[in-house]
Amino acid sequence: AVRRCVCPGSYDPVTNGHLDVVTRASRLFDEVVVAILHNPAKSGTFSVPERTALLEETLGHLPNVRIDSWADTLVVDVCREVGADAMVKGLRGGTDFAYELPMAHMNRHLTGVETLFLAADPALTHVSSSLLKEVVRYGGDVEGLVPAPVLAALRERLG
Ligand code: COD
Repeated sequence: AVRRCVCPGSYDPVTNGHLDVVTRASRLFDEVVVAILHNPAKSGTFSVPERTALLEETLGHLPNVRIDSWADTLVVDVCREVGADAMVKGLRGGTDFAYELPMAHMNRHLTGVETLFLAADPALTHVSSSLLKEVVRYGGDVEGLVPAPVLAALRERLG
């Protein structure tokens, strides 16, 4: 059987931290579905088509990775729809853990889907979409923390 996983997130926009997790997941699974989902706690900076385009531009070299988006859908239903028994997420530290653990329990409660956590690259534990947007908005430089097309998009939108 094909071993498939989902990497869910807001990806608003994709960062080198996301790319690290998706790339590592693509070595562990036959197929990876990068699922752009809605986080009710966050208002979007980039539209879903813009997020999709940036993900496609930066992950297009990985043949077993595909990108898709869902509106008003539970991540467990995305996993069921694409035929994935597991989702893979990154853990940067204790704050991520506290946020992710109840979701992992809830998701397993709902459908039995497993959540696998990859320890974030220590060089990228300070990287989050929201922090990068804040830095760019106030004139800071985030070169090296996002792929080149994302850097350009951030500067154009917020700089
Ligand atoms: N290093 C490693 N991993 C990272 C890094 C980094 N620097 N940055 C981000 N990540 C990981 C995050 O830990 C996360 O696993 C993933 O990348 C996505 O991050 P974000 O910030 O783009 O996405 P979130 O956290 O806003 O995504 C939340 C979801 C959209 C997954 C969540 O809200 C959800 O599942 N929504 C769907 C509705 C649902 O099912 N809700 C009930 C859940 S119980």
